[in-house]
Amino acid sequence: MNNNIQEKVNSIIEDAVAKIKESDKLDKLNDVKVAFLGKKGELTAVLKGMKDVAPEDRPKVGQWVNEARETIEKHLEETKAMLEKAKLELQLKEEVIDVTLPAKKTEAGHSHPNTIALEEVERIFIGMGYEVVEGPEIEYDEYNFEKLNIPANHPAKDEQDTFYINKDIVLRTQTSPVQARIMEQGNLPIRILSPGRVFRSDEVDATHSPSFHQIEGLVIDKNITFSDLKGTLDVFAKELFGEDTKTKFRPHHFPFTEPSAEMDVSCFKCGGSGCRFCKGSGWIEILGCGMVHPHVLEMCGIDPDVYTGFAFGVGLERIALLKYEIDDMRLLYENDIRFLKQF
Ligand code: 2U9
Repeated sequence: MNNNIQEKVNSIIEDAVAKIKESDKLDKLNDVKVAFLGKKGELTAVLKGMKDVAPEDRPKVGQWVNEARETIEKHLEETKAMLEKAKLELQLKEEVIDVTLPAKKTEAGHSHPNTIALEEVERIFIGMGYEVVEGPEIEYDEYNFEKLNIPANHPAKDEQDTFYINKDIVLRTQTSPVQARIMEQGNLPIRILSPGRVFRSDEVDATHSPSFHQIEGLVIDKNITFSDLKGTLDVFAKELFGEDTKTKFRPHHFPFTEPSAEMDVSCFKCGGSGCRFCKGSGWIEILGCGMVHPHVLEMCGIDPDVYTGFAFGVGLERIALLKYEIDDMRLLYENDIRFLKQF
């Protein structure tokens, strides 16, 4: 019986050593370790059979099993060290770095035409003492519409035009709510420029996108008149399109301004004589503007008998398309570096 066990243990050793020699990878070697020394391994099985061995023989059997374990462990360790060394040598050979090769070029990106146009507009207004203020793109209906004199049932609030999150919250359709919030803070006078992304439920085409950018301006002080508005926007147009640029104001309607107007600039391509760029008229429509409606002032906590102000709004994409003579708005959103590098 004991001879049988000794033979069994010797054959386990032989078997294990042969399998260790065959292992050419570390994970294969680990499989061998588990198969012979693991909880369900062959050597452990011998120990589990100890209950059938006569009590006086058990120490002997235990000693054989321990010696066998030591022998197998020794072979495992030697082979493991050898395989690890071989693996490291291979890695060092394969991952050699040729320090004489030229460095990889980092491809610097390029400012987007929107960014270039925005920075130019900001530079002009900062030069006139304006502060740039930003605000949330997700707004309360109250700030986006109500406080701007756009009450319930106004066509601008139609779900066709506005992305509603719920009945009280919208994706802002204009950056005007930023200015309504500043007015509410009550630190007068105010001279701010608020650029940012706005959203309208429009189909994509050469001149429309559901997400575009606006730059709005607001001035509130005592004795601000329509002349201040005209003078400011005339300076802006001359700085942006050249000192020979002329401006004209056509009456218009906006709920948040009264009176309201649209401003055209003389065509900077033909100087106003009429060309393909200005569709023969000599004028190009640039922005909307007006004197802040007294009711808007009141709703934002400002006394319209003491203070007046003007506001204007311009589409950033419109400026970028005009200034850089781009004929399709969709090009601005494709982020093709070959397109962007032209500006
Ligand atoms: C407050 C009061 C008044 C902002 C204004 C416009 C005129 C305007 C359009 C230009 C092209 C939007 O991007 S566009 O489609 N905007 O014509 N915006 S006056 O008036 C304000 C703003 C804030 C508190």
